[in-house]
Amino acid sequence: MFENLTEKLSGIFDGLKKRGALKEEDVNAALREVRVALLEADVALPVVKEFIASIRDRAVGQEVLKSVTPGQQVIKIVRDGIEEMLGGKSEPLNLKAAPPVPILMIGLQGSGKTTTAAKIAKRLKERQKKSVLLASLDTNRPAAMEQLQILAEQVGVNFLPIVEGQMPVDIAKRAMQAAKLQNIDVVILDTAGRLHINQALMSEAAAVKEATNPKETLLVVDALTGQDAAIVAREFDSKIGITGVVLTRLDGDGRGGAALSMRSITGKPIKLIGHGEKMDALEEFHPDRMANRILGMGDVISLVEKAAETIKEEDAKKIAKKMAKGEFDLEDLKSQLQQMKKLGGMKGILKMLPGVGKLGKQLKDANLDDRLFVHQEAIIDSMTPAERKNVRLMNASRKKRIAAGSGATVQDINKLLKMHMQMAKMMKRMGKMEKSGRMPDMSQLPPGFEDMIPKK
Ligand SMILES: Nc1nc2c(ncn2[C@@H]2O[C@H](COP(=O)(O)OP(=O)(O)OP(=O)(O)O)[C@@H](O)[C@H]2O)c(=O)[nH]1
Ligand SMILES: [Mg+2]
Repeated sequence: MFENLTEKLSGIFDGLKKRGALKEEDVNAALREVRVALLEADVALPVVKEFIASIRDRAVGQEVLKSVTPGQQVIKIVRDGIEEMLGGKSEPLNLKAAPPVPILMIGLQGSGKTTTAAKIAKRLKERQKKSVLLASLDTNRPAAMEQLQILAEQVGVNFLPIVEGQMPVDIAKRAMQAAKLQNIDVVILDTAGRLHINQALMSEAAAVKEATNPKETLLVVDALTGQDAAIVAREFDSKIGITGVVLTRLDGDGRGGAALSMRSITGKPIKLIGHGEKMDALEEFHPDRMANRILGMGDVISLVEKAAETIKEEDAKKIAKKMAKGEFDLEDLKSQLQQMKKLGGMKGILKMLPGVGKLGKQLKDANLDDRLFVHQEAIIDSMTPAERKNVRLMNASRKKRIAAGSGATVQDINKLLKMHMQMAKMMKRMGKMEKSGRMPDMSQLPPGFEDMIPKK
């Protein structure tokens, strides 16, 4: 989503870092470029103006200009400014109330309400061990209720049975009643979408809110909508009153302006972000991490969290043991490849590493990810168990056989073996360091990755 912006800002900052001393004019020139970059990313003008005004005084201050590293300081001020623009601290869902706690989902048509309702249900069930009831109040669109029912089954939470002809407010009341009887912790109410701000639907949502008094009223906004999104959000807030925003489609190709303007324009926190159609493509929104990501500083914390969730603990322990002993075979490489795929592919991982984000479009165009993994997995699958355990067995005729079996070339196989060798070496080194209590140097990209990033 923010590739272009990241690329631009990184360029501006590289320029600042290169110069030793900075004059006020230099900082002003850089801030003008930052301003243009934000406007090009479709951030609303008043938000950009306020942002630049808020950081200018700090950035051209005497302490900054006289410091040993003025460029770094200016970058930090911009980074902190973006974090503030995004809301400063993260604000998770607030469910502190007597159960059943209602959550109301509202938003324009197709913004992702129904999908997000199910994603939230899954998250609450799995991470907070809550029992959840999903209820569809969408009497507008045919099959809207069935859509939520299917998702509820998919994520394994309760679904309020459909009663033909019932009105939204009555469905909401029935949902709360049912939840009370069944000792359910959280009720998520999914409402009908609206194409534009429409009086009838607005008052319907307001009536549901009145009837159920939701702890959270979440406005779901498609981050691809552009600037209008923030204005629509303000309208929803003034008519219905919202407690937070969920931004969806952050995996899309938009310029990201809506995401960046939302907080300033509505004054309401972004609580969650959706980044895909799958049920686990939902994350808590962290302004600090997002600011780092936008500035190409990476988001290692999220990556580590994601890895911890995705990779089973036993697997990690097994690999760690092998690592320490220096026994990392091709079978292990295969399971690593599968895990990387689960973490969002090579692109997903690289994007979160510091300094890589600024490769931006290059990275996006470089067709790096899953196909490569599939290919490499196919090569490993064509090997005999003995070959996977012991790469030294590999000779020319075996390589030819494997190439024929996996639809690869001998060169592909050599590449894979080289990557495996480098990884095994690194792991052996890390294993030794772990024993000696020293931290490994992770400032470099993992070996084998360099070849895959296109050079400028
Ligand atoms: N790529 C991507 N697709 C998403 C995301 N969130 C939702 N979608 C997709 O967007 C489409 C519409 O989502 P819904 O959840 O049905 O939207 P809605 O707001 O309930 O729509 P209405 O009920 O018609 O107003 C579906 O195909 C979803 O899979 C996201 O974060 N990323
Ligand atoms: Mg819907």
